[in-house]
Amino acid sequence: MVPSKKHIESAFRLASERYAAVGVNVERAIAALAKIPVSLHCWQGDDVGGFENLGGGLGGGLAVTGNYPGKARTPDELRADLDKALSLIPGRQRLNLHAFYGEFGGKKVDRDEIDASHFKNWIDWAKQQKIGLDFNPTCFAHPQAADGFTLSHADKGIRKFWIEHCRRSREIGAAFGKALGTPCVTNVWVPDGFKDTPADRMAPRERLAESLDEVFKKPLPPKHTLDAVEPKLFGIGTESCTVGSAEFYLGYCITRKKLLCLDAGHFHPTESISDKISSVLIYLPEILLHVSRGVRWDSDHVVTLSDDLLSIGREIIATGNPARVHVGLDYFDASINRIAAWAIGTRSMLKALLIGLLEPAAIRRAEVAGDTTARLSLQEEAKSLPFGAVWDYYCESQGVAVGAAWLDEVRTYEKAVTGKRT
Ligand code: RNT
Ligand code: ZN
Repeated sequence: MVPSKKHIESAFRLASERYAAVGVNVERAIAALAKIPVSLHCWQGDDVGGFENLGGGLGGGLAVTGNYPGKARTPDELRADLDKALSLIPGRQRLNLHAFYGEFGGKKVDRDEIDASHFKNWIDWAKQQKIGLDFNPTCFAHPQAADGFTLSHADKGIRKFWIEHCRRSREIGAAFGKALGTPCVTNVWVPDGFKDTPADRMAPRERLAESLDEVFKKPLPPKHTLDAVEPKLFGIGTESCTVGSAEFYLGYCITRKKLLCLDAGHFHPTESISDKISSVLIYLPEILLHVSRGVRWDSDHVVTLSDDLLSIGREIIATGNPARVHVGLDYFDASINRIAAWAIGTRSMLKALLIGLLEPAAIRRAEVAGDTTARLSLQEEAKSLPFGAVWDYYCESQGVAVGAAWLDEVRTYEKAVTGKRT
């Protein structure tokens, strides 16, 4: 049953008092949360399909499993589904688009021909939603990426094609930023890598660095677009070596002043990106996160409020300036309702940030005092503080469904809209 407004508010009052007793100002935490947008990834809505008609399958080592009915088949359907998803999430978020979600009016527009005009409807939609847009060149699902290499390809012509695509993507990102008054994070991920042991790892890495330098040659105003690059440990079909490894891109970002994108599924399974946030922020002014949930591998499961996510949320806050960390989601699950998948993942991300914001300062003080016993005790006690009452109140005050009531809205929409798609 959905709690009444009265219950939500009295639970919030009691929770505020409980937090005040440990020195936490709940109102301040809520106000800070409202200022942290999470960039929803458009590709959860249609299983990384896109709206081109160029052939080529998904590729790039990406895999989406499941056949839940009702995926978006057109840009209008995808936008309608996003409207629904955003209405279930408190606060103002962003939308992260991939290049192959342009609208090409039935024409064959190849990746090296795209421009901002193909994204006009997306810009109009974002204006209407009052949200910012982020962007990604799509360097997969294309015949020119058929052998798994793009910017590091040994063939100059293929490299040139992808350089042009990425160049145009940055221009589109800048057009988004200009039109919407908030910088677009334009993130380059390429699938390039080797299934089996390469004889030469150096040459492809040299070519990747060279191609990226070409892509980023033209300076674009950071108030319009911010360049990010995304490393990866391995992918399906690139088990032995990925050209754009963590070390490759960390060095690239430090020397070229780019944002590093840390994807939660792109490291060894026991590594968490939470520990990497402060490490890379020593050298880079800003970074991008692709929050995801790998189950045994980079499986891109829907983000849930796991220990890993809690650590990511707290670290973003604990660094002292969350504005330096751009938070994006990256997962794709076709086995459940896709709008629910957006709502679950985004709400979980926001909860993790809220819990980080509600952390009692006494934990840090215990550490400063060298009292590790107190630090561990307080960390454990903090886990049972009533953050749920604060979260419910935040949802309610933002006019968003409280508790699992959002699922009823998804079901209603499913009956009327997505369930009718064939
Ligand atoms: C792939 C990367 C990349 C993609 C998206 C679709 O492993 O994580 O970010 O998931 O660009
Ligand atoms: Zn990613």
